[in-house]
Amino acid sequence: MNYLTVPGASCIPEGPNYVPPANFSKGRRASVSAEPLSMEDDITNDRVIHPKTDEQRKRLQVAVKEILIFKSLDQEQREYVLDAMFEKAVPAGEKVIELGDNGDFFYVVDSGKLDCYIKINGEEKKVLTYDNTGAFGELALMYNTPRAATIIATEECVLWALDRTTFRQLVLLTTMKKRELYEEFLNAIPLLQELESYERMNLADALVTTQYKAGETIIKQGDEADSFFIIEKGTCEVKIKDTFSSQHTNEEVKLTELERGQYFGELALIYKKPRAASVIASTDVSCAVLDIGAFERLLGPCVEIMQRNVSNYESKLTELFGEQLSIDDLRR
Ligand code: 1OR
Repeated sequence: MNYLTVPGASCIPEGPNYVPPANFSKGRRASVSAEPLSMEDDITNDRVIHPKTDEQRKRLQVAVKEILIFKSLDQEQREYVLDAMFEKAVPAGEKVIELGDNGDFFYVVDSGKLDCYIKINGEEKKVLTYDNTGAFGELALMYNTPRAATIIATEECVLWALDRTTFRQLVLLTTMKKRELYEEFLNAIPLLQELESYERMNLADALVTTQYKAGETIIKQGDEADSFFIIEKGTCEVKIKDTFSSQHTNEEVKLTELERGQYFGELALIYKKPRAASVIASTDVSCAVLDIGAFERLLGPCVEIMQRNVSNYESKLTELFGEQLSIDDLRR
C-alpha cells in the first residue's frame, strides 16, 4: 500500500487497497494537512473542552454509546473526545454537510432525522436516513477529501459536533488501522459484494477479532444466539446432534467444514431461533465477530443471500440422513 506521509506523525493510506466511496473525487483532494495524527504531540496544551451540564453529559453518553468508531478508544481518549464535543441545534431544512465542501466537523445524532444524498450520474439520490441515531462526516476528516455526501435535517435535530483536530488526534488512527486491517479480507468475501465500499468500512468498524483454540466449541447447538462469525484464519467443523432423524442416534454428525472467508452463525440471528448446529474449531482459529445489533444494522443487504443458502444446508441434511429434513427439525 502507498502512503501519503503527514509531517509530524503517521500516514494516510491511499494505495490500491483503499476503496473510497463511489463519488469520492480524487481530483479535488484537498492538500494533505500537517495536523498531528496521534497523541504523541502534547495535546493537553490545545485540549478542546466544551463545558456541559450533567443533563447534557448524560445525553451525550447515550448518543455515543453505539458509535462504532468510538468503541476502540480507551477511557482517557474517550474522555478527551466527549469533553471536546458540543451540542448543536439544527432547524428543519438545514444542510449540515454539503457535498464537495471541506470537512470541519464529525457529527453524532442526538435526536431528529436527517437525509443523506450522494450524486450518481449528476443526479442527487437519497441513500439513507439517520433516524435519532448514528454518526456522519468522518470520511472527509479521515481521508482529507471533500465531503462525499450532503446531509440535510428533515426535522429539528440536536447533534453533537467534534472538531476536525480532536477527531484526527484521537479517533483517526484507531479507526484507520481497523478499516485497513479488514479491508482486503472483507473485499474478497462474495457475500459482502452486496455492500457498498462505504458499508464495508462501517462493517470493519464493528468487527472484533476473537481467537479460538483447536477443539474449542465456538457455538453450541440449542444455545441462544448473539453473534455472527467470519473465519479469518483456520478451519471449523459444523456438527449436529442427531436427535431429530427417524433413527435419532443422539450422535454428533459432521455437516461440513468451513475455512477462511466463510461465515457461520447467521441463521439463529435471522430467524431469531436457537443455534441449529455446533461449530467447533478444527485448528486454532481467528474469527471476525459481529454482535447481533451490528449484524442487523449493517448486513441487511446480505440477508437474502444468506436465506437462499438455507436450501443448501437442507440438501446436505437430506443427503446425510437419507430423509427430507428442514433446519427447523434440528431445533426440536
Ligand atoms: P463526509 O465527511 O464525506 C458526508 O461527509 C458524510 O455522509 C460522509 O462523510 C459519511 O459519513 C456519510 N457514501 C459516502 N458518504 C456517506 C454514505 C455513502 N452514507 C453516509 N455517508 N454511501 C455510499 C453510496 C454509494 C451510502 C451507503 C449506504
